Amino acid sequence: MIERARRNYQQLLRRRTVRDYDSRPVPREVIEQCLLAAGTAPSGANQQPWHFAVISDPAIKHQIRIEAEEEERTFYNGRAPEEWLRALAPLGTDANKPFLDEAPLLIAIFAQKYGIDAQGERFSHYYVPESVGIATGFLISALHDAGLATLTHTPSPMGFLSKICGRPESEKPVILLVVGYPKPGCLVPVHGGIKKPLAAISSWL
Ligand code: IYR
Repeated sequence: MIERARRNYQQLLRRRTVRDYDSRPVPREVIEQCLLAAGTAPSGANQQPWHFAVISDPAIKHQIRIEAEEEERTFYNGRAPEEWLRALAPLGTDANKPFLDEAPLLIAIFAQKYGIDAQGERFSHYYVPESVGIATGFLISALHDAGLATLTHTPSPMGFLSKICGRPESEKPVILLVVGYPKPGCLVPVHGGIKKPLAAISSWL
């Protein structure tokens, strides 16, 4: 047990959020297996309130880039408070998002705010943000294990993703996951590799 737990930790420790992607395509079956892994996540009343829209079409990726960069420009040039920009400074991010064109795949993750039954009636979903967050974690972990890099990108607001992906009003876009292989020579910020020690993130009672 200890060996397995250690191995899993060591494997996850190697994951880094990547912002520079190679355009090399990713086999569809790998992504399908990772989506199946995400779909095993626990969820409120097992309602599985998520949808994953996988985008590989260069024209659609480009449209997403145009709309995301427009939102990001307003964020970096005024909407974000000073404190937020200071927190982001060690990551070196800005409003330019070339990875939205360059990465072979984008996965738009939607949270189903409520369900719709066979009669077209709405029914409640429970613990939706928690459930979708857990499934997204499973997905990132599965993609990493398969040898793929990811970026959890959150253009805000991201309502444009619903229109581009043809998703219904009952679903809210929550994360745009960028997926692919790192560009050769790709760098990652030192800041992102610094993880809090065990004593800082846990306590035993
Ligand atoms: N969505 C912006 C800003 C941003 C916000 C957080 I919190 C980050 O951890 C990273 C970026 C962007 O993608 O640049």
